Amino acid sequence: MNLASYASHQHEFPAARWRADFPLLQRSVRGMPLAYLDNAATTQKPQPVIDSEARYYTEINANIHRGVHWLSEQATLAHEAARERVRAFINARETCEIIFTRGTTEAINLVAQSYGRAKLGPGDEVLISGLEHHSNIVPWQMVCQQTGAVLKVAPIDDTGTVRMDEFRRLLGPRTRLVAVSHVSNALGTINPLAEMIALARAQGVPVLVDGAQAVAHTPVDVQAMDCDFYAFSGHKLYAPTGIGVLYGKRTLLDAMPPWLGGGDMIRTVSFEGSTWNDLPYKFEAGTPNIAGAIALGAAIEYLGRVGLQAVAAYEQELLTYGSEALAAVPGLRMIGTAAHKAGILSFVIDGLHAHDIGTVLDTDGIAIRAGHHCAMPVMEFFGVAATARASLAFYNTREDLDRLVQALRKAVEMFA
Ligand code: C6P
Repeated sequence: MNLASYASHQHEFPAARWRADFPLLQRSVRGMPLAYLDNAATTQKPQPVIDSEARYYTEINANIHRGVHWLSEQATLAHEAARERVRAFINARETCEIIFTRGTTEAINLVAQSYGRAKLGPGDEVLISGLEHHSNIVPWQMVCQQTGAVLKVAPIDDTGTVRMDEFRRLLGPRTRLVAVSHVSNALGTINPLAEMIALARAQGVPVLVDGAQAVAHTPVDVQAMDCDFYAFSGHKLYAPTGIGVLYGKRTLLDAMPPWLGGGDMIRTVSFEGSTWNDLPYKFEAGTPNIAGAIALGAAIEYLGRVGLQAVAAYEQELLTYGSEALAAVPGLRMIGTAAHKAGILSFVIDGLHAHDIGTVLDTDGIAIRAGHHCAMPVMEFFGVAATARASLAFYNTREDLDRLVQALRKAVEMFA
């Protein structure tokens, strides 16, 4: 079934049934049933993920790749099985192209400090877009400072869409890397990755995609996308915090120097010098988040049962419903109205500070995020200090959005 026909059958998506798998969503907050609408910050965890992490510690906890004993063997097998699950999830060609990190932030820093530091020189350019999260700005600023390279930014327009005329113009002979997000966390904009990657590819420029806000909401196929690097965090994908992924094409990863040094990333060590382990271990120094990786595998398995195609269609339907309902709240202005958007509703209300909106909603058991969302340049572009942001997951329902809108109307009556 394609997305359009799913959308017309949205009532078939059993959100309430899936919601029952999430223990935290059953609790009340401030005496009210919880409406959790802060999924872009982090998602809640289903019971199979919680069980998976607990099972690791109760049954097979041991360090991996080191021990010869049974527990270590079991832990290593489970950890590497999770890596294979990640590979299949994003359709990478090889399992060794999956590097476990602490999250998106660490994955991008790895590329900046390994690939970037080795490849960039004075006058070279890194091209990003005007809607990036700080995690896809600051690592590039740091490596530019270290190498003399220059950061270029393709601006956005008033809807929060990247201006492709500017992107094309800025993709020049000195561009050495393009780094763009798949989905903006502050605006919900879905970037036109196919076009961006084709343009970069035509100039032989590699592309890193920040997939933090995409992987839990739409199927990702890194081979079809033909990106060179793809970064994401487990905790936004119904898995624990402290685990994430960097996908990289093998040819690039093979040629890159290690970033962090220590145990597991070496083949030999002497006081005269060291040699490096094979992929992916070359980039995984020290004892990793073993339980987190295994639980990430469980989250991917769980999401496979829910079905990401159906999730994408259902969340689009919720987004349309929520956007229309919010538009009718007096004095509300949506920030981010791109034609292609994911389930993020960022807004301001005349006369109300975003943080006050967040506090008022909290008293009704409604969790949203208020602030700059680690995207200060986006706030500056729209001339606001902060926005209130409701962000969706497949366990949200129309009722969650009705409660949000009702509480906002109440806040407007009280304060505006
Ligand atoms: N955005 C939000 O509330 P980490 O912290 O490493 O898991 O993810 C960083 C990150 C990178 N890119 C994008 C597009 C993101 O949205 C995030 C995290 C959260 O929007 C926390 S600031």
